[in-house]
Amino acid sequence: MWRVLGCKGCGSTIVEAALALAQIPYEREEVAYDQPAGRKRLLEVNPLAQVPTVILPDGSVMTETAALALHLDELVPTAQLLPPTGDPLRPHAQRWLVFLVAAVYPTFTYGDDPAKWVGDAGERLREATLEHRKKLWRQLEGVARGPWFLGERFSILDVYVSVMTRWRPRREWFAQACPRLSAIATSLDRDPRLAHVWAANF
Ligand SMILES: N[C@@H](CCC(=O)N[C@@H](CS)C(=O)NCC(=O)O)C(=O)O
Repeated sequence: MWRVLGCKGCGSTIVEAALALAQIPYEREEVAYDQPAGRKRLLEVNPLAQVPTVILPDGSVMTETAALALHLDELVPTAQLLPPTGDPLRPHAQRWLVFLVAAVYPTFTYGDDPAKWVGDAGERLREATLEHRKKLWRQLEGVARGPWFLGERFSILDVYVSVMTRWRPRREWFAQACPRLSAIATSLDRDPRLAHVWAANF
C-alpha cells in the first residue's frame, strides 16, 4: 500500500490527486510539518521534513511532487498524467512541470515563514517572494492554452494549478489576474474523480 505523509491542503494534495487519477489506493497520514511532533515524524524519513513524503509499497521513500508525478505516469500511463513519450506536448509539459516545482514552489519555501531565513527582515522577504510569485503565475497564464493548461489534453499540470491557486495570492487574485488558470482550477474543483481528495484537504 502507498502511504502519503501529508497535511491538509498542502503539496501532498497534488500527489493524492495523482494517485486518485491513477486509481491507486493509498493510506494518508496527517503530519503537521510546522509542529514539533510532525517535524520529528518527517525527519525519520525525509531530512528536509517536507510534505509530501511518500512511502512506496516496497518501503522505499520518495519525495518531490514532480518526481512522484513522473513515476506514476510511468507506472500507470493510462492515467494520462502527462502526454505520452514521443508526443511533442510531453517536453512542453515537462518544462512547465519543472517550472512549477523549481521556480514557483520555492517562493513558498522562503516566503511562508520568512523569519526562519532572515529573522527581522522576514516581512520584506514575504512581500518580495509574493510579488515574484505573481510574476511567475502571470508567465504561466501566458502559456496556458485552455480549457486545460496544455489545451484539450488534461494533465497533472492542471492539478498543480488547482491546488497551488488555493495558496497565496489565492483564488480571488487569480480570478482577476489569471483568468485561464482560474478557469482550470474551478473546472477541476468539479471533477468527480477528485471529489474525495478535495473533501479531505479543503
Ligand atoms: N519540491 C517539493 C516541495 C515540497 C514543499 O515545500 N512542501 C511544503 C508544504 S506545501 C513543506 O513541506 N514546507 C515545509 C518546509 O519546507 O520546511 C515538492 O515538490 O514536493
